[in-house]
Amino acid sequence: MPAAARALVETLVAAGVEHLFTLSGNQILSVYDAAIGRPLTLYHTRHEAAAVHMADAWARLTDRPGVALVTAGPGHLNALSALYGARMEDSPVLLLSGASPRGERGLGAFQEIDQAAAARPVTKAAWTAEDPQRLADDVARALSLAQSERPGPVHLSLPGDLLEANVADASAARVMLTAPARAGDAETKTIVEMLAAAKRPVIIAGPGMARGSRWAAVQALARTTGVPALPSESPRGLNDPWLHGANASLAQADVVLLLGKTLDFSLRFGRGPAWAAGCHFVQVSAEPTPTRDGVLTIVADPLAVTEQLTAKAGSASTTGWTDEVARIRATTPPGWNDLRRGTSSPMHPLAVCAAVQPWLDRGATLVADGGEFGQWAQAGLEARERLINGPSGSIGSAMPMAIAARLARPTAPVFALLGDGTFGFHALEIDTALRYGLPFVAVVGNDARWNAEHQLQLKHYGAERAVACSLLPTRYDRVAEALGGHGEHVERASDLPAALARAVASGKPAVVNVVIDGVAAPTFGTAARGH
Ligand SMILES: Cc1ncc(C[n+]2csc(CCOP(=O)(O)OP(=O)(O)O)c2C)c(N)n1
Ligand SMILES: [Mg+2]
Repeated sequence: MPAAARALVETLVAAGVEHLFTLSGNQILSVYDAAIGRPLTLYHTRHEAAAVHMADAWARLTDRPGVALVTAGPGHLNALSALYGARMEDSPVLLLSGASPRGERGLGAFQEIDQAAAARPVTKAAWTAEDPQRLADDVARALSLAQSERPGPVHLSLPGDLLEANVADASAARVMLTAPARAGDAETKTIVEMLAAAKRPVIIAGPGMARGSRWAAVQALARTTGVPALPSESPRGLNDPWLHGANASLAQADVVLLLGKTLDFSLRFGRGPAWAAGCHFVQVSAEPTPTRDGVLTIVADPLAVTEQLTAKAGSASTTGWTDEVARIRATTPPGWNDLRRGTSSPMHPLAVCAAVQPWLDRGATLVADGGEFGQWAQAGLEARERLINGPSGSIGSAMPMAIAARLARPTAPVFALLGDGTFGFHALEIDTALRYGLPFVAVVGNDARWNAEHQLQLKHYGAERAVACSLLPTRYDRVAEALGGHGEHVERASDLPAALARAVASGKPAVVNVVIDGVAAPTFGTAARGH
């Protein structure tokens, strides 16, 4: 009789899951064994959080669930910080974690902790499989939950003995997606009328609505109604560096339609002075969300509602405003051209952006992390495919995400821009990239400090109280070389284009260590404490 682990593998395969991002451990080896010969490839990483970041990036880029498999106790706990990123990004990730055996529960089993309880705050649902005969159903339910309603991470703990138990039937269970909830006719009518009557309406799409086919649906609504649509994926929200001066336009809005986004911290909870007095908000969320005075809240699937509104809306009447918002969004401050062309050493982050942009224009994927250098990358680069660290405000995801980006878009080069501090989080994933032949170019903005926090210290405490934020001017390019990758060290802007070209041509994971000027991130309007 087959092991239950086989039913797990078959259910993943039947659901179209092709990749398992993983790191080994006692309790999950039966799954590795069951995957042999099946169309399910294991990508083993150097840290469990990296496996989850890869699953998250895969899910975001392909709109298909990303699955990570890690071991019990500490392996599971290592994975959780990355799950928070997926939760905040509305990214359909399934975290499967080995767990201590059922029969030893409560006896102090090896690596025994309440894993489902630990995962609950960063998932839509988390539970432990209890019956080997029903494992396939558990997996199918978890995959369904991750993709239904508000997409997001789901966790399933897998006791080692349960995975190894024999089952009569190891065939797959089918994943049934729940039908998206639509808004009522009266509700859509109200929204359409509010948008039509508004002078300066704006649509804001949350992270799940700001990518792939959902973003295309939002743009269709924007075209039909003439209401400008902006994505909201940055923890800096209204100060999202990619918006440039368009944050000032938001402050003038009189009606704001939030799709897959609520009035959270990043939107200053809808309070002044960030928003005009009397601005009307409509929030459409698939998840129940607290009602607020003066905020029309509709609990329904944001994509379904977007399509309903597009079908119902009349033609545009606010084109002048729409053009203005688009123009301001695309306009960068006057001094930026000089900074892009600058020849000073150490380099300004925008001079780095200037060398990367031509690659993005030719279709490369952009991955941008946080920190000050990450903010400059997000502000100064335009890319058709872009992954950023997202509303979690967490740093560290760029290296593993770059690998998954290459897997999702195998013919496009990948540029990951990250700070020197952030590089330390998952630097060893260069090894993973090399083992699987998934090259990318990490452009490390090296200012020898945790600059984002250093800048806050300067602002709030003064230079004499700026502590615990300096790093060494380390040659991170040599880390890449030591691991078998390609390294470039660049101090002058004029050397950067050729270094990037050599990094891509090497066909290896590459680190371009760029000595940069540790300047503060760009701000447009009110400065925010940030990430
Ligand atoms: C997981 C996590 N730890 C710490 C922070 C706080 N933090 C935000 S930016 C930053 C500094 C990043 O330094 P670096 O990568 O060198 O980029 P820089 O700001 O220097 O350009 C830190 C520590 C965070 N956002 N996430
Ligand atoms: Mg730094």
